[in-house]
Amino acid sequence: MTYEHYIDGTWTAGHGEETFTSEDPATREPLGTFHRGTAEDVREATAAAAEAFEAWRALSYIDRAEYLWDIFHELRDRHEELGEIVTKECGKEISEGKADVTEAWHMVEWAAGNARHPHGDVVPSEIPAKDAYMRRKPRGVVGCITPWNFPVAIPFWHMAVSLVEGNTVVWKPAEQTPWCGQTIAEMFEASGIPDGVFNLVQGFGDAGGAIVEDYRVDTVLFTGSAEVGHEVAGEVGPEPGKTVSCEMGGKNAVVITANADMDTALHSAVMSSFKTTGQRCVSAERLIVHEDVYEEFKSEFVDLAMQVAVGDPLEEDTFMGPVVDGRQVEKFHEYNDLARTEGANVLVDRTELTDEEIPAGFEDGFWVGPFVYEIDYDSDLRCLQEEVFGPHVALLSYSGGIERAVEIHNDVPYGLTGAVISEDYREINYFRDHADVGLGYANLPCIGAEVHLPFGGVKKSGKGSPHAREVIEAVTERTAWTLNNARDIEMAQGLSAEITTKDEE
Ligand code: UN1
Repeated sequence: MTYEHYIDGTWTAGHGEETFTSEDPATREPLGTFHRGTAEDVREATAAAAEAFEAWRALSYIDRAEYLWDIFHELRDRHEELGEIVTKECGKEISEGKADVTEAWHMVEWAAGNARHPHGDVVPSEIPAKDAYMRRKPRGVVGCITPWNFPVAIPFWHMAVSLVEGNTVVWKPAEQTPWCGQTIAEMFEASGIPDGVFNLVQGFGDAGGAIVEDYRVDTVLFTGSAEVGHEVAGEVGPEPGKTVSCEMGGKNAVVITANADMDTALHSAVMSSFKTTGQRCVSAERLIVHEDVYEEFKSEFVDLAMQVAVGDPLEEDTFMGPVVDGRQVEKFHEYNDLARTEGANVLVDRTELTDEEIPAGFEDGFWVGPFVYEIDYDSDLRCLQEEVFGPHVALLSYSGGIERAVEIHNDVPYGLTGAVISEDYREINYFRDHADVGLGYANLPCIGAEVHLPFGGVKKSGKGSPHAREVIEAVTERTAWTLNNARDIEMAQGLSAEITTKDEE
């Protein structure tokens, strides 16, 4: 069976001839075959979404949220099963697969619960007889393009708020995780959401590009690589009336000062660098360590990196599953080689796992292990500037105060997330106030943001923030609305309202 697109309340094979197969990155076992969406399929989906918009926006917030509450319960009830689907399709270990689903229902809960909260503001007017408001209107059709590393959570970051606010949606999941996409679309179908309000087109970058270009799409929400995100933002930018919100990668760091608690530092560094096999946009690829504690940290971190359990992601004692596909393996090796040519002193090289490390039946999987190196800090090194999206970690020693650590921390084009490990609140506060990040942590890993916090970066990492409250800004239009309760017209700023006429005599 070949899975289809969900357009205007109907499952359809679409217009394309091509299909593609999703496979388990741990075993390469095929998980399903999917029709590959074309620009024409996208046009049908956006037309359906545009058609459904007026009736959908006419419902109350609370009625719209009811459909999402159904999905909230389904996500919870099917936690184990859905967690396994996530793990099988994108390879992250099972606690992460399940956390992805939990994060999704948290987001749905936030969006649907927010339906009963005030929207907009009552604003005082200079004129006592006037009532002034800031009201919000849905923008219309929202195009959502989402990544494979959070294949259930991130789609709901985009879609839950968009729908509750009264927009309709056309969604293209990542080509690596179409089965998760299929499962979510089935949930929307089962919720009975009106036809055309939610549409799914499976496919690759060309289908995503068709969403971005379509004139019926009023807002594009994108989470993924900086490379694609900036292209999307560049394309949408010049189009009047169309808006875009992107959340992209990072070259994140954990700063470990001379006053750090060593256990906290090690625990935070391992989590930040190796969870999700380094494939979070919030993962840390740089550990910036004070020279006084550098040797101690290095020896213990290297020990841990040698030991972290890589293997079957469905096993509960696995720490790192495979990376998602062959392209990620290649990119990882390329950057490891680059670091070597740029002068890295390699401390851990588990990049090609031994036969004993790979469990039987998993030989064909996309396996890599930690790559850890030390290198003298230099602004020009590409391995310290570019995002790898894998367990590729540089140890950098610094001398001097927290100011110097933050200088190194900020010396990247990105600014998504960062952490400082210190027992000295002055250092922590300095980092809080000066690190170029959208999400900052102290005495914690730099991963694990919660859904009701803003999520997004500065510099190359972000343009808007397609998440929680911030999505409301992206998918609604503010209107200043003023009502006169008097018979006479009185103007603000002392402006005369008198209509004077020419004296006839
Ligand atoms: C991502 O890394 O792409 O902060 C999203 C976290 C998660 C979301 C990460 N809540 O780690």
